Amino acid sequence: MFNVGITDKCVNELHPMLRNIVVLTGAGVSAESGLRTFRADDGLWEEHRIEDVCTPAAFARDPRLVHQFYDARRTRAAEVEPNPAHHALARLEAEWEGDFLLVTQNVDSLHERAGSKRLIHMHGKLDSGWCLACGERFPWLGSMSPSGNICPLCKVEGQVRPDIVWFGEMPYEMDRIEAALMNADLFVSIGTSGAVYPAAGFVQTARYCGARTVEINLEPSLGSVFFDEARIGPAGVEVPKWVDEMLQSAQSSPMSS
Ligand code: BJW
Repeated sequence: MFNVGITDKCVNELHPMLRNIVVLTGAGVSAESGLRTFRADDGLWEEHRIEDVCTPAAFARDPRLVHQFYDARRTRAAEVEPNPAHHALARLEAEWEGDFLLVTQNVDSLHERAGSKRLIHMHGKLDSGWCLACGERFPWLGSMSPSGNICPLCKVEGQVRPDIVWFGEMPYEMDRIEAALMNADLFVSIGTSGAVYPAAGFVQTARYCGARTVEINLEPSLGSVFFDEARIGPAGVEVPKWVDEMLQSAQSSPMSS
């Protein structure tokens, strides 16, 4: 019921010459590390209205509230550890011989802390600040709340905002992502609800350009009809299993000889 197309074959039976992989991750990949997702019953949007914390208008209206929201998340993200799904994706990147790109919608740094390098944070990063006075971006670890909000470069006070892509803003590195999607042989979406564009449309781009599409999630996402295969279960279990299968089948494929 969850799968469309050829569901119960392993990836390499279908693509013996599979080389280029694009992986998209969402909040679900960090859930087992202890970070809340957005749209679950106990998710972040239960306590906040999106329009109060996640738009440029909200920040202009009430910067203190927006800073409190991101300060709390920055603190929490620094307390948790990468889980087996993050580690498995870093292992796939290190051992895979073809092209690999990990695109995350997450603003935590759990992928890089697990060892991922070919990584795009399309919605920005909690540990980065963006000065609206001088336009520069820089690492930022502590609170951004008004008292300590001074740009380390231009020294202007009160103008540093979270380096996060809010609704209505352009996600980062879209050109690079689009190019990778068009070249992908395999597109894998992990732990994202498919509720937010443009990320929710990546599966259609990849599929249109000939990629096989796989989803790993606790439940089918909103775009589930666009996936050739669905692996339903927790990312911390399903991602390591999928990565093992990928690396094992690569060893026995012509690519590895
Ligand atoms: C597990 C699990 C476990 C749980 N194991 N799985 C009308 C129609 C279409 C589009 C629009 C529209 N009106 C406006 C738009 C555009 C808008 C948009 O999409 N709005 C929608 C609400 C409709 N998008 C934008 O404005 C974007 N910019 C834009 O479009 O610019 C123009 C443009 C045009 C063309 C090309 C390029 C650009 C910007 C979007 C910015 C999103 N920002 C946020 C917050 C900032 C980051 C932060 O604070 O953290 O990003 S919103 C929030 O949602 C966050 C996330 O990255 C994003 C996606 O959420 P995600 O990751 O999917 O989380 P959940 O909670 O939704 O789902 C979790 C999933 O995990 C679930 O499926 C669970 O089942 C699963 N799960 N535990 C495996 N253990």
